[in-house]
Amino acid sequence: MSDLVSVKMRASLSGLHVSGAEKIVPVSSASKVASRLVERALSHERGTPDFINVKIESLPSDILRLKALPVKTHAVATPAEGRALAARLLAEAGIANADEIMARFSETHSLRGAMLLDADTLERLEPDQSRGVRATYMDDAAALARGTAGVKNHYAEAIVLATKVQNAPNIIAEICVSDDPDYVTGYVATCELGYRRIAVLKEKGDPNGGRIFLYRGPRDGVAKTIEFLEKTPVLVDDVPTLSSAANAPRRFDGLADALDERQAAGLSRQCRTLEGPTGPTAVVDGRELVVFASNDYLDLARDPRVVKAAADAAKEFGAGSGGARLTTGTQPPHVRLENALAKFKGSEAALLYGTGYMANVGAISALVGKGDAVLSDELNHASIIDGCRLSGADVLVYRHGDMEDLDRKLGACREHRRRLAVSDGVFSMDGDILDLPRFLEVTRRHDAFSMVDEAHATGVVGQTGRGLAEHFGCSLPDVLMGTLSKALGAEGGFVCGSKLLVEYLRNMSRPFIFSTAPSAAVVAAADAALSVLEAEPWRVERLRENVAFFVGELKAHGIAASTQSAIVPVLVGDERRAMAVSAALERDGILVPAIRYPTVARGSARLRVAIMSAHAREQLSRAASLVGRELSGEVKKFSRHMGVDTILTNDYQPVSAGTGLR
Ligand code: WAQ
Ligand code: MG
Repeated sequence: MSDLVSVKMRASLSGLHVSGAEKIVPVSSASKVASRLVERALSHERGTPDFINVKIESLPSDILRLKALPVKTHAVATPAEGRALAARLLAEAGIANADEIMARFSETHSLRGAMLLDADTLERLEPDQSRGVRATYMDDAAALARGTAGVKNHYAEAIVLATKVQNAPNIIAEICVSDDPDYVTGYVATCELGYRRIAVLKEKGDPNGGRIFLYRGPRDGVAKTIEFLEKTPVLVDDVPTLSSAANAPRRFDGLADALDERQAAGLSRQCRTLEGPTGPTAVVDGRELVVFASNDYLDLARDPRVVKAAADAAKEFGAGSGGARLTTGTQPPHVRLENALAKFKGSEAALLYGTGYMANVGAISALVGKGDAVLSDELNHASIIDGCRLSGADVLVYRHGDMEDLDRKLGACREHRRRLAVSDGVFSMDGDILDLPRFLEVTRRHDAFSMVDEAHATGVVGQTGRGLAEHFGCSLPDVLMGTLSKALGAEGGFVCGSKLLVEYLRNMSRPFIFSTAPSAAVVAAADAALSVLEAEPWRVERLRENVAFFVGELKAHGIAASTQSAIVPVLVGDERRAMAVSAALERDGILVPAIRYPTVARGSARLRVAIMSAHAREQLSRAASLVGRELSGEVKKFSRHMGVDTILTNDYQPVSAGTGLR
């Protein structure tokens, strides 16, 4: 053997291709790389293969080295724009019948390889037209030098392939559309234009793709071209990483690597655009979806009374507030809403913040600092965690919902100047609630401040949506934080508490002091929503019924789930699998996000179903049956594996059963 080998793996299930990969590596790492590829195939999201073939071949020592095509990305919004751009690029490369060539993608869907097309006569030149021509024996030279087989990366693999193809004799261009239903980016490549990524070249959800290699030359040259594509090994130098590909300067390389790593782990994220007003349905990428992801639990964001209040306030008070609250930013709507919130929650006073994040960061960092201790539930929201970190206090994390652990840890902080215990009221990724009576008992015994975040509890928990104190029939925590952006349909955060506490925060809380006041429009909208909520408690009741109905339907489809709020978590475990299930649901018209690290712990990815009062029974039962279809086998497996039966097999506990003081 020479010192380099080609390692190829392909896996199939019931005769259908599941995954494949090839690497060029030193013979010394051949077995390690082979086993890594096998592991990858065995955990593939398309299913566990029943056949895996691994081939290891020695390569000649004088491997051809090629320089990667330069990359340029074209941002287009729709597949039609993308296809028009592809045709324009081909025309630019001197290819006359670009539109007819693009139309030939209707014939590529069943091919494992590429269609080899005469660029001028449009005749197919592959000897086996059911398979096409496959480019193989190629890899990224840098991956070889790093001594790793690299991670799966559509992008780098496509550049390696395109570079080899453009160096084949008589090939003048290539067009590629991925066959991955979720990967809509494709490209056109030629020697002169380089690798032109086209951001959108097909509809999301479309499983059809393919490659067309365009040939210009004599017929007796075809064999040589295919010989080069299928047999000649090449290593490609200077393959760019994803984000540095957009011609970013070198100092951005570290950012690109971090993004690539996220992407390879199935953790990269993007913003989706939802057309139309917030509500139980939305148009996303041109398709109407039923939304099970919104915090607008009571359907108030689009309520005509709420929207009118915002519009009227904008007319009366202007679009922006013009200053911070302590300078020129306090207007009558701000004062009115603070009073209304205090009354609604039953506290002496309230203070508005621009967002819930700011309210948490602002309250915690004002209350505790160096020499103090803050005790935080391990599943608290990121804004609480960030507040703890920013405060400079000693942070002690106690086990989720474990009041004995909290008690012990408070006991260990007697020497600290101040102690603050902070907990989510509704845990936003698990849907369970804090045992407020016990939390208050423990914190008072230690003379510690108690703080509860009612972002997801306001409008949801308690008979009339007033929160945990109403649900348990107990008193309020010292610091009651909430948001206007969820059940209240607007945006912003607030803190309720005693007059003393609120006066203190107004003077000491930096996010309050150093931010422009929220606009009168958004404040008036929240105020109107609060009035609707108080006048129409049936909304809270309907939400509760919908949650109970949905959990019951899930159960009927083999999925045990529980919640004490409007958030129903369905555990999946693996990040990529959760993404795949979410994508499958979306193909069936249901928007349910997969929640992954860093929002939840690694390996505990889940679907997070958010229920609204406005969901129809039919929408709820269809969603439950689709989740059941995707997951009924796996969830059971996962719960056994992780020992999380408590989350998965508890029966639903009604939100407002009125358990009373304990
Ligand atoms: N040789 C020839 N054709 C191939 C090969 C090969 N080695 N591998 C795949 N094909 C054909 C086959 O018909 C597939 O259906 C089609 O190409 C698409 O393959 O962000 O993922 O592996 O810049 O789905 C391009 C954009 C992604 C990357 C390409 O292709 C970016 C991709 P896929
Ligand atoms: Mg593919």
